[in-house]
Amino acid sequence: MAEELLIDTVGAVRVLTLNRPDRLNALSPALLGALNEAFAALTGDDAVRAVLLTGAGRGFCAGADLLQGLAAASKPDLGAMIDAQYNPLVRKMRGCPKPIVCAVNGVAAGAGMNLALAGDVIIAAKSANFTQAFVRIGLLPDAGGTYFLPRLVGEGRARALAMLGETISAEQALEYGLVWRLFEDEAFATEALTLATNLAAKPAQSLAAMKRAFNASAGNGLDAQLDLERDLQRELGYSADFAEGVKAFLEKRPAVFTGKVG
Ligand code: T3D
Repeated sequence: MAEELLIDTVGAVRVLTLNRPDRLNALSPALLGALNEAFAALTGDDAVRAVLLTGAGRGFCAGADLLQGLAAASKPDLGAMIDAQYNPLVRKMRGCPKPIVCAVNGVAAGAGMNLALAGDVIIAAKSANFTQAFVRIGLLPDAGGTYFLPRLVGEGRARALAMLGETISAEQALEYGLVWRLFEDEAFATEALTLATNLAAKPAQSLAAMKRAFNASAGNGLDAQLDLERDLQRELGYSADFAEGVKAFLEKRPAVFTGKVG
């Protein structure tokens, strides 16, 4: 049987490809398990400096696999599944110190859409589309949907997207601020890898600190956030990459960041 998650390393980029194309990369328990393992393995791997998450075939991810377990069981405990797989995955993505590019190559539905929103830089192919499909099967957005959506698109659009379950195009997703940039389908895979490679060359500790600050900002007031910025900036001020950045500026040359601590 083919691996449900393909794991490659291209330079300093870990490329994770959801690989169930005949099911539009719907999230089976095995695929969720593999994603959790893959993100857990990233934390201590200094050679990897960016992550690219994308899908094989014409879809990005159709959300929970409705053919395996979930739909078959009578009165399933969906909360248990969420506790075991979805929530740990979203937490790992948000807690991952490395930048995550979610490259939405095709349809992103239900938890598949919200998985994309858990990334740091979300891009889409022009033919991609997005739907909070949950309402069609009597559920509510999970995998962080009710957290990410209002913050990205505002309360009004978030509620409408969730309650109506309509499909929106990549152009609409861009207009709403769900995605950073769109690319032509033919060039999408190359552009996605170029973007991730670009992030991998940036100062790793700087990006990790940004992730911590942005994660905290949703729950912090201005005072707490200012204090956090100070603390994180203090740490960055001691980093080799900060010294290199300033030196390179003074020497009028591009900086070469190593991501090394100290
Ligand atoms: O505990 C828990 O797991 C709870 C967590 C829930 C989280 C959720 O994500 S709930 C939402 C689950 N997802 C959906 O409800 C979306 C279901 N899929 C669709 O609505 C449509 O497939 C799409 C809008 C995504 C795409 O439509 P279209 O017309 O482009 O493709 P299609 O023909 O519907 O699908 C192609 C194949 O993929 C098809 O198989 P077939 O007929 O060729 O053998 C279809 O059955 C399969 N597929 C699509 N989505 C899923 C799926 N198979 C399993 N699970 C799916 N979610």
